[in-house]
Amino acid sequence: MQMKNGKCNTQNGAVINWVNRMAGLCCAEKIFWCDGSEAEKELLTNLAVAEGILIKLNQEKLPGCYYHRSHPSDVARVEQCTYICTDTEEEAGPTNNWALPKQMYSKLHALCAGAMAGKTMYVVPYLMGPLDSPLTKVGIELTDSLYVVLSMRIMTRMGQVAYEHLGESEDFNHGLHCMLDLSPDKRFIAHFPKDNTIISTGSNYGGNVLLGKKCFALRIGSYLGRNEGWLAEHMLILGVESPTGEKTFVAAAFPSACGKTNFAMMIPPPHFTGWKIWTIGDDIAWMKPGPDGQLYAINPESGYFGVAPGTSCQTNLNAMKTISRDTIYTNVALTPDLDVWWEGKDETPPPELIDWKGNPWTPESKEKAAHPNSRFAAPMTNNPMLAPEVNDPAGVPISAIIFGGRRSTTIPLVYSAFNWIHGVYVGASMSSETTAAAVGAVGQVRRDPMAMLPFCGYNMGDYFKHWLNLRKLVTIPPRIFHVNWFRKDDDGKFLWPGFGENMRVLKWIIERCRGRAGANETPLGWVPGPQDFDLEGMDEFDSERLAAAQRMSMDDWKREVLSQDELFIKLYSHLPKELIFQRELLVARL
Ligand code: GTP
Ligand code: SPV
Ligand code: MN
Repeated sequence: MQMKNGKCNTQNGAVINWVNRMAGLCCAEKIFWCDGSEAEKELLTNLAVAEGILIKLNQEKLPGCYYHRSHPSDVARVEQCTYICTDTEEEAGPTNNWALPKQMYSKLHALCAGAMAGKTMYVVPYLMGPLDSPLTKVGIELTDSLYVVLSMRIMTRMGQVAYEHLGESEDFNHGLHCMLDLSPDKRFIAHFPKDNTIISTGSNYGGNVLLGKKCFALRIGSYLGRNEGWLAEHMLILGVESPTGEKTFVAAAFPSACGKTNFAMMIPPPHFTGWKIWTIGDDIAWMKPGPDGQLYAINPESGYFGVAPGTSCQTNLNAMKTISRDTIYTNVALTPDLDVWWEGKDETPPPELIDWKGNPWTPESKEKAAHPNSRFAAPMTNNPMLAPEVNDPAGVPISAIIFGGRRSTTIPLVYSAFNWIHGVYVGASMSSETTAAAVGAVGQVRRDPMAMLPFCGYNMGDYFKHWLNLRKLVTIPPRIFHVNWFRKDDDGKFLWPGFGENMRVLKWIIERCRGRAGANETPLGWVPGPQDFDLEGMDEFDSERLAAAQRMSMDDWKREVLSQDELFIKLYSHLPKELIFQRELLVARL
């Protein structure tokens, strides 16, 4: 296959020097400077198919779609191998793994030395954020993985636009990714915030290697945001349009695999005629106070790297339409005619499949056909409900921030914080059951402040302080809410139907923001009374079920407040006093 080689497509001296230095370190045989063009996409896709990295799917059913299987030991983020490298351990804080930059550089440079001998180093320039936005930042990822190049092309604004935005500046994120032999003992995801640098080794899976996403947009981003006066958050952004055409923008932080993509692409139930949900982003928000005192948000990404299992025409029709073309699927199951399948796609599984490991599978098989963290990478432009504001350089003004976790007990369906400081406490004390998005046990309750536990690039106590401080610039603050779609009844069934029905909760939230909905005061915050909550058109869910979903048990809550202690004590030396007082106030109210 003919491959354009070595034609450098930027004049930026800092970029050229760094690329040459890294290519030298890795002993890359070739350097391929990506330009983001359609011709390049075709060339590299064909190469990936020829090399067995991608399988071409059934083009009649899934035009432009390809399939990738990752190494079976490399299927999710690895928090235990993720490092924040700062001069002192205190800067990284007790919730991050820490290493001295010098030591980590020497360890990883040794691992990367010669790692691309006989291979091609791809230079992937990309933008995080819309063209011409003051919030937008440039990253360059050097990688030996074609899967990464083709995925970054979907997930970011990749190619020549990044060099145009960068100009002569040296202000870009330096990302180096070496797959090595994918053995877990060589797996490191190391961040050097001061140098705006990331080195990732030993993996070829999503969040570990698509460096624009969790590494740059969240870990390095949160560090830059603290210094520059903005927030990098693990949040979806959506616009709610009412039947009168009024638009309200909302951001929501739910931990990994806890419903952001689904909420961001939600279709309101039939009874909500005239209501529309527009998607701005499904995973990451960069938010900055605007001159008018409102908080403005952009989605730095341009694609969705979403959880496949559970995605269906019933739960998320917009996602199903979005992933019907130009999508890279990872670790789902294959049908004999090269269509894709996963648990929850439809009621009855096909009689035979090839599972995510490449083995024959039948409905009698004990193991799952698709990996629970199997994913799709699809361009956002495929989304039928993509918000027209998505490319607005100014971002959208946020009226509500929603925090939410996956909790089968204790936490009610929805409540509203009393004010900003209380809302920051609600976010800081958030918790969730662990999911397959990260390697480790699933279903264990842990504190996951603002859904940022694995993604905060500095001391979490200082991060809370930053949230509190921003209130001075955000004179028209968003209202803060907490939701839980995942509470279960005594039979272990979800109390709340979720998905599109979440529109009912969202409606109360935006009507609260606009001062139009009623609420009752409780020790936790404001909650909707039955008269404030739209239950019309729900067959089985009545005000009794609503009361069960909203129930606050004092015993459960005493336990809950005690279990918050663990994190707060861990962070104590950097924990803002405001949060300690908020906790005291909650205890007093309980
Ligand atoms: P990341 O991409 O890992 O950050 O995840 P996410 O927060 O975008 O999660 P996503 O929307 O992909 O949902 C994860 C899983 O939760 C999927 O299997 C969904 O089907 C399921 N889910 C999403 N929303 C709901 C809901 O309202 N109720 C219930 N019961 N399940 C939901
Ligand atoms: C998450 O785990 O929160 C994700 C998927 O969004 S990954 O990009 O792998 O981090
Ligand atoms: Mn995520």
